[in-house]
Amino acid sequence: MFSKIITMEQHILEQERVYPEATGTFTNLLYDIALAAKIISREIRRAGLGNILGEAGTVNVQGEEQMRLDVFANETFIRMNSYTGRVGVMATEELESIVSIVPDNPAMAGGKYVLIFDPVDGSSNIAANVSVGTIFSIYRRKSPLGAPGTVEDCLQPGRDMAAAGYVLYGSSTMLVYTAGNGVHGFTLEPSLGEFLLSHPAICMPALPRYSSANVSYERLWSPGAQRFHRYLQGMESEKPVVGLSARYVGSLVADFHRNLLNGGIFYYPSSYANPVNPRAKLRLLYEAAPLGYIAHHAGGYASDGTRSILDIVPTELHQRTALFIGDRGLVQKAEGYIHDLG
Ligand code: P6P
Repeated sequence: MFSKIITMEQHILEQERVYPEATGTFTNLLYDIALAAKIISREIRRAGLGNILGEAGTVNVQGEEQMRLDVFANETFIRMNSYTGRVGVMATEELESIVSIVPDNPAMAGGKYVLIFDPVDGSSNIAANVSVGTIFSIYRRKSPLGAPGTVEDCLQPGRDMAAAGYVLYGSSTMLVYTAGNGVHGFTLEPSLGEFLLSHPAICMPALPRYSSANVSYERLWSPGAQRFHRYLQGMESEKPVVGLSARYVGSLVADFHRNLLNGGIFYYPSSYANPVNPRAKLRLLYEAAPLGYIAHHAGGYASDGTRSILDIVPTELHQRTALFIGDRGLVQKAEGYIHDLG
């Protein structure tokens, strides 16, 4: 039974053999993230029992009511990564500005990595016991290591990412990540407190099975997005290769994970309620870019409807984007409709 156990550490050390120049810093950073995930998972598992439920009485930079769990998870991520010397700057969906790490010891070079995260995506689902997730991405700093990290360190295109991952707090707690050499999934074994390799080398299936969208907003989408939606339902003259089932949890990590393993597409087009000022909902840095990087390394693709999400150079920490992510053929089909119809 124990002959097949591969821990995250063993797996990452195996991966490092592929990159001899890799240092242990990255491995330790992933471990710091995994520890934060375990702490958050413990609170989520008992959210109905502790006083972690409900609103914190504060509002985040997005203008959203912060759940107590958002605050707890955000503080956990910051605490677990502030004193290791591995991270020079952080950006979190929950705070307006960056968290710049100033080394206690001036002789210490500030951490060489940038950590960007959404501590609990979909937290409004917690009270209904619906799966939620943490999403993170890791970049290399561009600013000089001796000084604190900068906003520019955080505004890098997804294509320059060093790694991306998410934690899904579902029927089990899973951590899925890629450092550019395959996408790998680990499941938390509570009795050991370890993430064990359960899904090595995840590749999106060639045939998609699911489509995920909040169709109550369909009337607000652009003509191209509306026609793409009709296409998926087999209502256009051209039909999809296979009929898709609709699945929409309303928690991005859960919807993305299901489509990653089973094949499918998630899309959240911009709203043209105000045609002059279309509005997107999902965040580029905290949601679209990290999941787009994972999709890319699993054989999928992510677009804002006109270009790869990974090619977008962020100009603001909290900028939003339309998102079409998952099966490469379906995302490109959406781009085609939007190219032709707007
Ligand atoms: P809607 C959660 O707030 C989130 O950012 C994603 O996790 C999820 O996919 C989306 O918003 C749900 O949005 O408008 O369908 O409730």
